[in-house]
Amino acid sequence: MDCNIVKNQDQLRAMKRAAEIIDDAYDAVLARIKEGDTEREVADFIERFALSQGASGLSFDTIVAFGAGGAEPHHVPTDCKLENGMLVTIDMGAVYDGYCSDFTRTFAFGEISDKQREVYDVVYRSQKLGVEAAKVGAGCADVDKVCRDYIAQRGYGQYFIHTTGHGVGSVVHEPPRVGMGSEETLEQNMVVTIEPGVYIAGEMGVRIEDMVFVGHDGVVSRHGTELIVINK
Ligand SMILES: [Mn+2]
Repeated sequence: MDCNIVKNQDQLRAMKRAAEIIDDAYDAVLARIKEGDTEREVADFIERFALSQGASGLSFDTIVAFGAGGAEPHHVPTDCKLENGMLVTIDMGAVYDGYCSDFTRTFAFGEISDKQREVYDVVYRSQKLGVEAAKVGAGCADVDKVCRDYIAQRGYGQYFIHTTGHGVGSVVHEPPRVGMGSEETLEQNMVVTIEPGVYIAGEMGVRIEDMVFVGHDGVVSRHGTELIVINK
């Protein structure tokens, strides 16, 4: 089962297209999301959009989480309505030519608090450090440690409750595991996610996820990770 962990050019091309479809879906969501939309409506929109752009399916059920829902890493979309001052987390992926993409952003809807901004900043900087560390030859456990240590240093260590990332390919979760105790090392043309998060139960959550083609420049998505605030 591990024979495709290092991707060939055709596989990388398919994954790039799967990622572009999701980049376009994210643009479409940012342009149309409005107060009163429900998590379920936004998730349905994303799924229809991806299929209309040539995706053969979704990598997994799309996660859309508003406000306190964002504190659950695997939140299932509900009829919760979007309100001013909420953070919105969207985790989504498309399948193209048999290969998956995986992408998460959290953005602000309207006016958010200093604490929400601080938590975003913690995850933003952690994720950037993780992406920089995800180089050929890096130990997966070390990449995880870079993200985790930064979040701990900012005082939120107890709220980062999952591994930093995972391999992606014909299924959305495959080796290597970018987490504590992983003995794997990153190799050229592996594809891994870097997706630290902070989850404060009953209150809020932030996750930022990018796919990295190891040994290539930067991340696969064209979207940056600076905080986006939607006001409308
Ligand atoms: Mn992921």
